[in-house]
Amino acid sequence: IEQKEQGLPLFFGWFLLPEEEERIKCATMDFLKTLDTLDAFKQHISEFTGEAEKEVDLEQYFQTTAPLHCTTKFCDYGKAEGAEEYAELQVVKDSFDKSDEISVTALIVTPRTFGARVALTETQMKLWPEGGDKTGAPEALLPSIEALPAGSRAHVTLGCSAGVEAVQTGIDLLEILALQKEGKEGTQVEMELGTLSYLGEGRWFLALREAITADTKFSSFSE
Ligand code: 2AM
Repeated sequence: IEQKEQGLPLFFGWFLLPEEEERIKCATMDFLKTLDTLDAFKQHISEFTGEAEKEVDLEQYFQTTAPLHCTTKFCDYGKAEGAEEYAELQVVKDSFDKSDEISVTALIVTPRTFGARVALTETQMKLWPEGGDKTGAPEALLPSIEALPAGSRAHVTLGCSAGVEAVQTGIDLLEILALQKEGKEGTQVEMELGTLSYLGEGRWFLALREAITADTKFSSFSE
């Protein structure tokens, strides 16, 4: 039993190669720098600061988490449901340590998280676990998640505000996608990188004009 437990990691996912990590960090930090200077953002600043007149430096506001990755399966060293079954999948074994390219199609910013939406290819979907969109999500969001295509949650957490756990990024992303599906468009602002939408309650979504791709390696992580 002990060996089995030792064998299961905290999570599996696609890990950005070190040079790619730097490139993505720079590009996304540039976006944050621009975002907090926009009038549209300043109008809703209190959702980040709790006060209307206060300024916020988003680069400081989000603590970056390393290493940058797109989680496929959170195993929690075997404590998470389906962890062992996932690790045993042939596709997981065959893909392990292999290079792959991920495609980032949007960025999200909320008072809790900063993240990059990842569009999974059909091949990458084979590594997306059964029920992977729902894990750790609040009960109230489950019906909306079911209505979204599988893999909608795929993302890279770029940063979290103080006291927030990384798992929140996927939940924030799903919430935004559910609102968009309901037809909520929100205020739109054209930026160099793409179209920025405000979805209320401090939720911002930037649909990238051109996807940002990054080279990764499929692997696992244990602390
Ligand atoms: P993330 O995928 O949103 O970044 C270690 O905590 C990693 O596993 C983080 O990358 C984190 O979030 C992810 N994670 C933590 N708990 C999770 C859960 N219940 N479901 C899915 N992913 C989780």
